[in-house]
Amino acid sequence: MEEMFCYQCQETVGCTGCTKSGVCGKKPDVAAMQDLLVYVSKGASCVTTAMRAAGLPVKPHVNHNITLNLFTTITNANFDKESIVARIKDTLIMKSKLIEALGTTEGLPEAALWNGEESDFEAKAATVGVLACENEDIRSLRELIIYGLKGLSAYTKHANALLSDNEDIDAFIQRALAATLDDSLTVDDLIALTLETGKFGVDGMALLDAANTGTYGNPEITEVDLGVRSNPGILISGHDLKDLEMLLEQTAGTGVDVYTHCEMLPAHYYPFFKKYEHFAGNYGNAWWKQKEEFEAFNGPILMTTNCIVPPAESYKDRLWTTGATGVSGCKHIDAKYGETKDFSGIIEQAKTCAAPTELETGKIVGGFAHEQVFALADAVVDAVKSGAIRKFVVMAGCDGRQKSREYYTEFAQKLPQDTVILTAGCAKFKYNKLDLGDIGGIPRVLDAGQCNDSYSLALIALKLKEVFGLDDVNELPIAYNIAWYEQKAVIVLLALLYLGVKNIHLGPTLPAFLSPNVTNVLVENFGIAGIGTVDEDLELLL
Ligand code: FSO
Ligand code: SF4
Repeated sequence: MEEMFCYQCQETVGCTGCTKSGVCGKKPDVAAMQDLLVYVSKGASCVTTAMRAAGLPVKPHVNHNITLNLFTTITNANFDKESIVARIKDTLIMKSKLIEALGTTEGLPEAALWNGEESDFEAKAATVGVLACENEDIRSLRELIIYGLKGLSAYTKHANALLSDNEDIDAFIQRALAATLDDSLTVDDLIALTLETGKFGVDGMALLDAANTGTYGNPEITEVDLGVRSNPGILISGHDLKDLEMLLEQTAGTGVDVYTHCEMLPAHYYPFFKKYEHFAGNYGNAWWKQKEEFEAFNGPILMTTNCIVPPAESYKDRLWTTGATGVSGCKHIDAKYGETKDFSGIIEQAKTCAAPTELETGKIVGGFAHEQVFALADAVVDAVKSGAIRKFVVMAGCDGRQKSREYYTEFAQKLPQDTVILTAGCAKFKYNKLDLGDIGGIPRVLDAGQCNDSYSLALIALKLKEVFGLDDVNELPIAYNIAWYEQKAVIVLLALLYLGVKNIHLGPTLPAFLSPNVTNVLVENFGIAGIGTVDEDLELLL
């Protein structure tokens, strides 16, 4: 297996597609098994969709398996071929049982009926990848929908971990996945389905927001330490707050501190986690700097979700995975939904390690999710009315390793003093440690949280629209300059489009999976644009 084709993330080779090996480190054999996992998930989704149409119930574990399958194929989540093969086999078994429950195979497509042995997987995978669809525009829309569903599945999975489920969202994910196999759907049908994906993106982020805030309280303004303490530590990365809760519980009183990394930083903003004295602070920066930073951390690292950079041998034995993540050769910890994961192995390892090497000192401030901003609404509205705040700029999304992303640091630095950055996701690491000051006590960088907390930014925009008595969210003094990397950013984008947000600038490059015609649709209907130079864009956006 020497060839592959993947163009699902922003760093894809030449902005067209990874064909020999992924920039992310994904190799052709893993890419092939991911393609096949998506294919069998589509097949299973055809069966569940037929079951629902026939009035038959679909059990929660089926929904969980399909979302976990999609999450597993997201950029930088899972590089472990064996675990992906195991998921394909489990899905095939599950699919056979579903067909039995449905009681007929009539009308089901090939993907629903295919049931190969492991020895067939490689050959089958070669026929079901992205390029199997020859029409460029249909392929583009199908992949846009699938990538949105991957992002939505990630968020759904985190809500599920907090025992929060929404059958309507799962039914949609499966109906839409099944629809990507339907050759009778036209470009217009698929555009409608793309927008519907955005609607369920809003619902999915709302589900996760309710699960997070219902369990851990509403994020509040918080200073987070960037320095280190003298105990050994465990570094936890990714987005899964339930994993963090279990780790904090099990490390309490062991003499091991817990530090957050990258997208776990916003956990500090939740009231619930403040009671843990050994919850030390945030270590390091965005995901792509992990090779040096994990080396320097000295202790074990727990990856609860993407983004993983395939580890160097020097710290590979300290990298642990859980949930959808996997790296062959790294230890994986798991448990069923609702059960407690056993983190004793990682805690024992931590005790034998040196304390982290200090990378930086000081503090950063965050916690500006919806309730906290609503509590400040009067001050914010006054600042807008008096002209002290001229414009908000949403700079949410992802960070990445390409040099062109220095644009976002420069853009933040050059924004005039009467502007406020609204952010969420790991994009913030490009400017959250610059001292950009405040406007009458309101910091000029308001961090709502993880990428899924872009939902908060949407709620804040809707609230401002109401306060100012406007008819259209686009009349607000808010500009959108969003950085994307992987598929969670795709669902955030589709959610914003569904909410009617126009003129979003997306960078550092537009997705390779958008064909010229599909790009035109987005430009004409939503005013989507790429980025230019910092100076041009400052002029344009302000
Ligand atoms: Fe970043 Fe990675 Fe949250 Fe993504 S760490 S890039 S969009 O997984 O999910 O923001
Ligand atoms: Fe390439 Fe991105 Fe796919 Fe990795 S996820 S193989 S970098 S397109």
